[in-house]
Amino acid sequence: MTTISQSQCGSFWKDGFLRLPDVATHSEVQTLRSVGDRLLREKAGFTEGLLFDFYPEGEGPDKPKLAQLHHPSHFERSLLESELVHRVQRVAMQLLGPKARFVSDSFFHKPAHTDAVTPWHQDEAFTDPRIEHREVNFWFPLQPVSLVNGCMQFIPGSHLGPVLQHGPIGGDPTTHGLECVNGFDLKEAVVCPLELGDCTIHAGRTLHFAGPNNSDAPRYAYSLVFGLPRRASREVRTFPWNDNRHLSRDERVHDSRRAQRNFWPYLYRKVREFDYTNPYEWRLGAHRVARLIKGRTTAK
Ligand SMILES: O=C(O)CCC(=O)C(=O)O
Repeated sequence: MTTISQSQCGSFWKDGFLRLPDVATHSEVQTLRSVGDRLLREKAGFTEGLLFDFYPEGEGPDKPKLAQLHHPSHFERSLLESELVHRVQRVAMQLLGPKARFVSDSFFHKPAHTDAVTPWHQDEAFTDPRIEHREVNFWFPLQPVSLVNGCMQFIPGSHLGPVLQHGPIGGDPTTHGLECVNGFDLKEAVVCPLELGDCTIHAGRTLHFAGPNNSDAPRYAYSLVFGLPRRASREVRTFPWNDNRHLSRDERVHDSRRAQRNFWPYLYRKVREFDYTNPYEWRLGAHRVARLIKGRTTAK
């Protein structure tokens, strides 16, 4: 499967999500699964704040309730060199147009027999509200998924409204995960069980959820996000739920930057991933450098 039909495209933009069968081969899924397994076992990205638990990390990195490893391709470049990524990019271009480009990838791990859910949220709620992110997320389960082990669920049409009010899970400012606190009707949720090789696609603003894992095996997933070049948001908006949080992940990011740990690989990635054709990225980059210089001179 390398393209989607016009009616699938229409259905995606009407509902904000789509279930796509047979996108990956079983061998591609097995490869993803073994790479994800290894990176999670090695705790890749933990010191840089890229590996974290959606829930408070009181029990340390060994017993996450819902672990997310953001940017695993920073640690295993071959993830982005696969035919699967090219296939997914072609579908992203059908949905977003020819300017769609890779944004990020993630592994998710939900242990066996956990009551931890991936709470209802819109991915856009995690972003900087001053920036417009027009993204689509391809979510591949790395084993079949159903209601038993936490398949995805979506609220149709939720991408057409605003970003709804979110808060840290259970109101606890130490949780990395956010939950949408109101403004939607649970009765409208559409459950999307998937077979191996299938994926769901959702827009950055589509409300989604994945239930607990009541099975005997861990539930793994891999997501690929593609988006249009970022631009300044045309609305004035604030996401106050991202303020005053106390995230252990942020402390690790800070410590790792202060220790200049992995600075050269970080800089190399930034230079390689920078969107040179987008003037807005140059503006954001210049602000960032100005903030850095200001921080250094005031610290002296
Ligand atoms: O795998 C999960 O439980 C959550 C995935 C998710 O929320 C996402 O990819 O946006």
